[in-house]
Amino acid sequence: MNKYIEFNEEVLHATENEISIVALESTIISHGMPYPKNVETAMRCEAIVRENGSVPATIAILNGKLKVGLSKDELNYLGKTGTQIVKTSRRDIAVNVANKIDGATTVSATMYIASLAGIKVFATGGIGGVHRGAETSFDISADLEELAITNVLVVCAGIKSILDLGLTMEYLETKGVPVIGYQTKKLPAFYSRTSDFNVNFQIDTPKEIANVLKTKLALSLNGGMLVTNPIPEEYSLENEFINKAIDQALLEMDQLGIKGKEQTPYLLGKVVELTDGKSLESNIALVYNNCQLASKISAELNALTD
Ligand code: PSU
Ligand code: MN
Repeated sequence: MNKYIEFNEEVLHATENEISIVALESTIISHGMPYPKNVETAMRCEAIVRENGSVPATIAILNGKLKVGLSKDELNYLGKTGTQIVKTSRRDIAVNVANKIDGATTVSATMYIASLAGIKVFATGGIGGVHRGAETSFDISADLEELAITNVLVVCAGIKSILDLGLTMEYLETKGVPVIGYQTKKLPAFYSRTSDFNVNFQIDTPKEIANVLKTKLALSLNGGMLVTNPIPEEYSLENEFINKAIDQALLEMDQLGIKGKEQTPYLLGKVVELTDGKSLESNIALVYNNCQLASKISAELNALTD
């Protein structure tokens, strides 16, 4: 197994010295945001993790290796190459590695690689979920299956309303994935702090979240945990404003016949365009907020004694 994984120096040092680590994904860089904002954001995410007590490990597949921790040049390469890089979920990992095809990892692939590397906490912006209209398209993100089986806690800003929030919550319940609200009872909806749905449990401190994760692992309750962290107030967008843009983007996507793994990147880009860049600003702010919380949870997890 080890021959497939390559740590950078910072992450290797952290693993050898039991310093807490936070995994970060790379599809958000290549497919989630435009260049050069994506690279700036990725670097700032890493800095925020460090400022809050943990070491960042951005994950990707490069030159046939599962890379855990990237150099600045590698981050820049991913950002600049953008959607030309293969968006890599669990199903793509073996083909990419065997054929040395570079891959930006989604939440599912990042969770899997993080778990191989022994990393338990992961920060991102939004996860994939059950798409609107899934009853006919069957479009349910591999992220949800990964949350069902892989022991990694994911901090996100809730469920984005390009997805069907209700169906996504049902799916997570079926798969036994706890959905925690950080200081909230309401499920955050990514660009906005609340939605009509409730989370399973509200927890108010990183330490208590770490304790639940530790307990879950001790009970051999395999699978992930989702921590939903509302976007900071000053960056939240009015539901009406953002939903109008999302509805328009969904309509244009249907008209263009965009399907499968191209849907999420298309919708993210279109919404940025329709909101004059406002959604991008919000997206960046909420990712930073999640990096901060994930770093604290990971540090608390490390500090817990039996
Ligand atoms: N949601 C975002 N930004 C993103 C993604 C989702 O707000 O960049 C990316 C993540 O990498 C996630 C993937 O794992 O999209 C989900 O893609 P799909 O819906 O095709 O499963
Ligand atoms: Mn899909």
